[in-house]
Amino acid sequence: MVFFIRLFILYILFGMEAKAQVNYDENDIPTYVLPQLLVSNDGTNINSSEEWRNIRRPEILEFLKNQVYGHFNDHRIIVKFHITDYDDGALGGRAIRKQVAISFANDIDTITANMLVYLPLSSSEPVPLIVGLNFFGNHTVHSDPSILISDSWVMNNEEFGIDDHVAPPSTRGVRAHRWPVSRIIERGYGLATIYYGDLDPDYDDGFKNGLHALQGALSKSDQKLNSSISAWAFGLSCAMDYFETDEDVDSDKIIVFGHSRLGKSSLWAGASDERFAMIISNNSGCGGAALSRRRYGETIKDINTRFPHWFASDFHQYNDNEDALPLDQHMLLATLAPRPIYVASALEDQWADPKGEFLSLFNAGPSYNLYGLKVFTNEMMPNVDDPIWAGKMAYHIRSGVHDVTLYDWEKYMDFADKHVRYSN
Ligand code: GTR
Repeated sequence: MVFFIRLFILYILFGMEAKAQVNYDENDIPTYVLPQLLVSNDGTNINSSEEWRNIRRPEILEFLKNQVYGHFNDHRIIVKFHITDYDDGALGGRAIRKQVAISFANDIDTITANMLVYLPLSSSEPVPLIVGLNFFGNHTVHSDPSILISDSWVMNNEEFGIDDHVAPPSTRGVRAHRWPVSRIIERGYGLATIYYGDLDPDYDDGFKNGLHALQGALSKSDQKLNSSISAWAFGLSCAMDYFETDEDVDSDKIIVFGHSRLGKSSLWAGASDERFAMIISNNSGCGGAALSRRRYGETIKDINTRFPHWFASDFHQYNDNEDALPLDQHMLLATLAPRPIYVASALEDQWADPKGEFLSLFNAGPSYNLYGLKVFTNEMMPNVDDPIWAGKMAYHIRSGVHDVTLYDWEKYMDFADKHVRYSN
């Protein structure tokens, strides 16, 4: 009952019109055939990890870039890092806090995004670290009063008292439940986060603000590749550039994490930047981990209509036309092989199609197989609150709603302990 009441509230919240024909019935999923993962564009069978790396993976990435996620053109932009805050007595003396101003400059303007970093104080060695973008500002992830408040545009939110697109000080810590900073530190991981609106404010303005403002005039074909997700993923890659300069951090052990639209971004960052050692997709749904062809919950048309700026402009041609896509989201996950990937869903987050998220991971298996890794052998959905691992792949479906919880984090770190922290 509670489940249906919540579904109903979601339905109201996200706009009745767009969702009038949402399918939540497995029986109404159209028959579909997933495009072949291990057959290249010219029909060649891909039989080895070398062929995968040299032929098929680049083909898939090229398609994802041109037709799905786009590409942030940074050729006029110089990125620099400046540590503006350092405190080795943070979080009650258990952590180092750093705030890093990441400046993006062309020959006229500069835009700054602040990255908040916490590192466990107890470690004498460089630490593995989890990096992810946040939705309402760095200061919302913890009540630590030293965290800088961004003056970038933020989404209005009644619950948080944001009504003029400015984050007030009263929003300190409002998203702390999604970011169990002390626990992450206690488990031996560093945590870094950037407010996604510092990179690109999340509304459709024709790519004039945020980092796009620094691009200058672009060719028609480069303009078509502009997208918010690619700008957010670019920001994550810049964070990675910083980690390579920070001796307190083990840059071979950086895990990229994201929830929902930012999970779509973490997947694309992980696919396009192989320096990320592990990738976490939390409830990323349509355009993230979920298979588009199932047309269960949010569809490509829904997402492109409500968020026309998230993807490359050519992605719109697949609205109500999923079968024309020469790939599906399992291919995005397949490009991550052989790195560890954790996909997580939530039972009451049917809009994100939990089963489609799992099936995507399942169908990414053959690329992991080429590296001699174990993969899931059963298409059956696992039990709720019962994570499953196979080789470098992990999945869970948690009870509850579209969110990030302590449960999710504990499971991610269990998996990361095995495949990143204690692996060479
Ligand atoms: C929803 C959107 C989803 C997901 C979510 C979020 O409105 O339809 O694809 O990205 O937002 O990011 O919270």
